Amino acid sequence: ERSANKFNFASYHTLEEIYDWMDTLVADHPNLVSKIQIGESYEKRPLYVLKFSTGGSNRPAVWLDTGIHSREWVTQATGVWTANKLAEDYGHDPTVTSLLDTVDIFFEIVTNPDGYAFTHSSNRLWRKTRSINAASSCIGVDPNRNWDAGFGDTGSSSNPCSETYHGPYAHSESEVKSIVDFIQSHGNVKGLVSIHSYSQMLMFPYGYKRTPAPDHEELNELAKKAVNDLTAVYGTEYTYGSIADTIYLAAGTTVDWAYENGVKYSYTFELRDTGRYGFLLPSSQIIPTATETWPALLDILVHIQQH
Ligand code: ING
Ligand code: ZN
Repeated sequence: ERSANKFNFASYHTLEEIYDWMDTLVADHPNLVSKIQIGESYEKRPLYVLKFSTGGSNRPAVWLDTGIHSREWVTQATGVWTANKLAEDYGHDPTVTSLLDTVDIFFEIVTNPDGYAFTHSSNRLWRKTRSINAASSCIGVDPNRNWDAGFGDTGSSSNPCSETYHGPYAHSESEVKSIVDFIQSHGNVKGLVSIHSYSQMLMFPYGYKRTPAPDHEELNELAKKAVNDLTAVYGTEYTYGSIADTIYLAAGTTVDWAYENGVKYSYTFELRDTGRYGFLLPSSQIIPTATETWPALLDILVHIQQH
């Protein structure tokens, strides 16, 4: 009985539907997938992570997150498809089998659940968390400016009403702090892929400064391969490079924090499209987006496994 496959991967889902689906995925693959809670959101929703592991003790690990910006709905949908793909391919596809025989994967699909619930109930284009700001009636912090890596520098805002408000201090948002605590206490996270939309880009540190990362050449070569393999699927064009070179200076981001805290392979995707639909990407593009992203993600995962 493959109950997780009754789920429609080609449509967008509410938070409750995705959280229910996680339980069916775990039930269908009990020897591979488990669900852990790493904390709770500002509004007290559980922060769930799917753990893919075939055993060992504290194996080298990769962290994946989607949906840290709640309005980027194709990312949570791609997260669901990708988690299902990992589970279904283990024991069948040799690459995925070998990968999960040596590496653990931690996958947070709805990284900003308060924001996601708000995009369904009130404002489809909500990006930030839903925390109350002390000195402003504006709500929320940008969880991709709240990390302790160039915190507060150029490419983030001190205005609580801004979409890129960095928050009162680094890791002020429990959605961010929970990941920081998890990665630090795990101690063996080798890679991180943080998935956003839209713009069709694959990027790596740094975002808060223009200085090339010490591993720039290796990260760039792997990005080039990943983008080539993505484009080969349907011809979708991606650009790649450091965040600062490819999109703009952005301070306090997930990938810069990870990179500066021992996670050498830190990447961020911007999925489809380039602006025709933007955040309102039609659901007919969910499976094509996830399908083309898969070989690129697998390139990164396999490279991490081999290094
Ligand atoms: N864009 C990203 C943003 O937070 C980004 C671009 C991603 C910058 C990752 C740095 C790191 O500004 C969207 N659409 O969220
Ligand atoms: Zn984003």
